[in-house]
Amino acid sequence: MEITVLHQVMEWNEDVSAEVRATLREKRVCLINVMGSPGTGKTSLLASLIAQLRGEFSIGVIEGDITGQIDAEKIAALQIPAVQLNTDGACHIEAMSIQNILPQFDLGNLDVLFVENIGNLVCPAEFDIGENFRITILSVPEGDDKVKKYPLMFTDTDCLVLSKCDMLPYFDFSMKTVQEDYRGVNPEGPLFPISNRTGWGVGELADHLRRRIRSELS
Ligand SMILES: Nc1nc2c(ncn2[C@@H]2O[C@H](COP(=O)(O)OP(=O)(O)OP(=O)(O)O)[C@@H](O)[C@H]2O)c(=O)[nH]1
Ligand SMILES: [Mg+2]
Repeated sequence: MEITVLHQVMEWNEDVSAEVRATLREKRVCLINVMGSPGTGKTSLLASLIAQLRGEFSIGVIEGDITGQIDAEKIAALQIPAVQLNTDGACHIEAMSIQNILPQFDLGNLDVLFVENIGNLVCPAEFDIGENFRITILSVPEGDDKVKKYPLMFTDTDCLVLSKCDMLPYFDFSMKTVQEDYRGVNPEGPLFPISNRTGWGVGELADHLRRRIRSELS
């Protein structure tokens, strides 16, 4: 299968997030920025959510990685339009790259465009890519101190997903600590504990996103 790979141009520094937002608003496409550490479960979560949401919404995915096209291939294998963005070293995606990639999608026939940001708990939170809302993922094996250590990623998000909860028996991980720390930096933000492996909790998260997407598209 042929995957389109585009590269991020680093001389770009103009913030075009408002233009991306306006284009997608006009086309009635909801852009969701998915962020979290390398290996936290971003691609796995997208696969879980695609299974839950594809019956109602037409979905596309932009896969951000430093290099390679492994994740775009995984999404394309689900018969979902996927474009790979390689940043060639940069630790985040910029709005200009999203603007550049949009013509690759049939926006008139799309409802939801997920962007899997570069695996990184710091930089992606600093860049508005024109998204309607953000999902941050933290996984159990990363440790329960991450909200305190990397607060911006948890402050500037609309929703926290705690993934790999099937691993809770094997790690000294306090759900209460994460809940309290998250509440401290993001009092209104919902938290969804899930497992991509067992599917536990994914239905509740999908219900929340379904409502949010409908309201963004209305
Ligand atoms: N046990 C368990 N493993 C999971 C879960 N979600 C993802 N994984 C595993 O975690 C590993 C990384 O998952 P990915 O979905 O590739 O993570 P990612 O955040 O997309 O990784 P990058 O794109 O490299 O940053 C894979 O081996 C997944 O099978 C989960 O809920 N439970
Ligand atoms: Mg991935």
